[in-house]
Amino acid sequence: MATGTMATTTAAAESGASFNWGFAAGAAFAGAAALAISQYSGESFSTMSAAADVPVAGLPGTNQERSFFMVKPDAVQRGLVSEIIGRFEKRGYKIVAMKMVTPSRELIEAHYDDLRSRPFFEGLCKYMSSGEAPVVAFVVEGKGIIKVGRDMIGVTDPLKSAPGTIRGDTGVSIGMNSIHGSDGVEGAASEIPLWFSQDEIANWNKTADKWIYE
Ligand code: IDP
Ligand code: MG
Repeated sequence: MATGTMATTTAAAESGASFNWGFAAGAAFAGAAALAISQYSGESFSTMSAAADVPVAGLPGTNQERSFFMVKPDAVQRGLVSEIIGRFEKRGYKIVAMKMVTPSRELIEAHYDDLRSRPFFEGLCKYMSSGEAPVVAFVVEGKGIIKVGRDMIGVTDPLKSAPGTIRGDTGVSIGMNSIHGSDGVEGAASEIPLWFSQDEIANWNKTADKWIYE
């Protein structure tokens, strides 16, 4: 009796789910068709102008300056990926690359190569490459991003980071400070190609830029 009731409930739930899915798929199809029509009524994809080719590491000092960022495992575990990446989008910056990675020990050692002699290096590498949570690596493009990105992040110790900065709003521990960001032009130039190949970077035109750059 109990089994029969359960079976009935399950079947009802399944048919409900299938109806909803069909409806959702239909709506999505209609939406996609409308989108395609609106896009093809203007320029076609093939004739839309592509963003001018920008070197992987960007063009420091221009609107195509680029910096490398990474949401660290602590912030991924805490569900802060969208909170962190959203701040760059809100500021008006353009994301030109992004991927979730479980980094190898080798990659993390190469990334933090300049810190090899520091006492926390071993613990840092172990933590970042533990695999307990991935990282989200991303490249942001826009005017002043290398310095402004650091300003948005805050100082290394979250306890000393001003409220309003990412670290100042999300953490209390120096070893779990939510995000990495390139510390200068040289850092960005070495870190972007370390994490992303050329074909993983999207050179795209952001049409909203005309409302961001005067
Ligand atoms: P940054 O991330 O602000 O550029 P760095 O000095 O480059 O700071 O250090 C890289 C990372 O190493 C820091 O973000 C932090 O997670 C970790 N770290 C730095 N100093 C310490 C420390 O004194 N104890 C533990 N971890 C540290
Ligand atoms: Mg650093």
